[in-house]
Amino acid sequence: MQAHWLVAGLLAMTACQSGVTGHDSSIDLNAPSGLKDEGRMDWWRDARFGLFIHWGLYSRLEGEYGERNDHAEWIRTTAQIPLEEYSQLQAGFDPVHYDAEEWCRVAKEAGMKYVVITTKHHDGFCLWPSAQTDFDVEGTASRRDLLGELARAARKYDLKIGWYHSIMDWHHPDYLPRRGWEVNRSAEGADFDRYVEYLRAQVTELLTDYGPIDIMWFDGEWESTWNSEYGRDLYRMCRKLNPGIIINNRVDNGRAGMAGLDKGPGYVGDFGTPEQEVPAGGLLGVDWETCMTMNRYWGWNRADTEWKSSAQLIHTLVDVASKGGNFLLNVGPKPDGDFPEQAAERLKDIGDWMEVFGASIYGTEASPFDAAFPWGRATLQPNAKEGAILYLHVFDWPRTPQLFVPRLTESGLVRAELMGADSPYPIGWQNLEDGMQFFLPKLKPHPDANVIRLDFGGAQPILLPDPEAEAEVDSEEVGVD
Ligand code: H79
Repeated sequence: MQAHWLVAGLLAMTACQSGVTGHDSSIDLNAPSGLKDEGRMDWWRDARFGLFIHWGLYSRLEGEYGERNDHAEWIRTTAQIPLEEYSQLQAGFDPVHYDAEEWCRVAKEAGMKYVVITTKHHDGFCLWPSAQTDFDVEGTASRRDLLGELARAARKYDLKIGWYHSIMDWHHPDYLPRRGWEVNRSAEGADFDRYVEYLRAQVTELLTDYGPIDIMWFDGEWESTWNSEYGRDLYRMCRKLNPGIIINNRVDNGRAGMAGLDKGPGYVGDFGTPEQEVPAGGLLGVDWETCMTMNRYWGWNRADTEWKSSAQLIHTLVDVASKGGNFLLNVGPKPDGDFPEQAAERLKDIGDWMEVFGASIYGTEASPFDAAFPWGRATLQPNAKEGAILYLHVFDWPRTPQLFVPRLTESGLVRAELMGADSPYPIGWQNLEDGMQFFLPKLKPHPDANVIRLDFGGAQPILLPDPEAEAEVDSEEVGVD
C-alpha cells in the first residue's frame, strides 16, 4: 500500500462523511474501496469472522495423483491431468453426507458470521445446476443443488452468504490462455469475449436464483486476458443485480500479489484480500479480509498433517481484528460432504473461546497502539453503550503479576476486569510515567488467550505520544533519512 494512496483515501473519506449522504442509485466506480458504501459494509465490518469453503471435483482425489500427494484444488494443473481424464471425476461426485444445515451450525457455533463457498474453482466445475454448462452438479450422481441448500441453511442460521467464483477457467473452451503443458488442447477458435459472456451469465444465475447474495468473492483474475474494463463491468453488473452486495478486489486487476491490497486508487472492489498472510499493521480507511487455511491446502488433502493449533488460529483471529481486518478461515470438506475431524475440532475450540471473549472481536476497531505488544494485542470498541472499551488480548501470561501497557493513561478509566465464563474478575492498575501496569492473577484462566476489558465510561482512551513516531518526525525535520 502506497502512503500517498492511503492519504488520498483518508481525504476522500473525510470529504465523503461531511458531504454526500443518503442513497445514490448510480454506482460510483471512482469511489475508493470501502468509501461511499451507503452502509453496505456495516455488517461486514462488525462480523470480523467468516468461513471459507473449498469443495469440488478435486476433493475426490484427496490431494493424490500418481506418486505424489501434495496436490489439492489445483490438482488438474499441478498434476497436469488431461481434461478428458479429469472430467471423469464428475459422474461419481456424490456427497451423501452433505448437510448444509450441519455446516452452518458448525460455522455459527465457531462464532462465524458469514460463509463463502467455491461456486466454481479454477477447474471450471460448478456446484449448482447451471443452464450455461453441463460441467455442473447435474452431471453428477448427486444432482442436488448444493448451493441452493447452503443459501437456505445460511439464512436459517442467520449467517450471511457469499459466492467464491473463479474468473480463470481450465475447462471452458473459450477461456484463454491455455496452461503451458496443455499442448493437446487447441486454442483455435477460442474467443475470450465469448467466455466473458459465459462468466457473466453464470454470475447472473448465482445472483438471481438464490435470493440476495451478501458477498461476491472473485479469484483467478491475474492472467493477462482479464482487464480492468471487464472488472468494472462485472462489478457494476453484480451491484445492479444485488444492490447491497459486497465484492472483493479480485474482480478488477489491481491486486498487489499475495499481500492482496490494491496497487493504487482507481480499481473497483470493496475490500482487499491478503491471502495466507496478515498485514504488518492496521490500514486506516481500507477494508480488508485475510483468507487463510487451517492446514497446508485449501481443498481436501488426506496426507496433510500440517494443521495449525487452535491457539494459533485464535491468535491470528485476534491479530487480524487488532489491525481492523476480517478473518476468512477455510475448511476443505471431504468429497462425501464431511468436514475433516481436525477442522471440526479447531472450529469447536475457536467457538468456545468466542463464546466467552467474542465481545472483544465483533464490532471492534483496530488497536489505537501502532505496534503489537510483546505479550499480545488490543482492539477498541469506541462506542459501546457504556462508552469506549479497550480490550487487551494477552497471549503470553506474564510470570510476574504486572502487565505493562506502554503509552496508556488512566484518564477516564472506570473499570478493569478479566473477561471469563464466570463473573468478571476485577483487576488493579497503576499509572506510570510512560504507560500503565495492570496486576494479573497468578494463574491464567484460559490456556490460549485471555482478555482484559478496560471500560472508559463516556471517554475515549488517551494515549501518550508514541516516542518512536516522534523520533521519526525529528529525524525527518533535520533531513536525516
Ligand atoms: O482458492 C484458493 C487458491 O486455490 C487460490 N486462491 C485461494 C483463495 C490461489 N490461486 N493461486 N494461488 C492461490 C497462488 C497464486 C499465486 C500467483 Fe499471483 C498467481 C502468483 C502469480 C500469479 C497472485 C497474483 C499472486 C501474485 C499475483
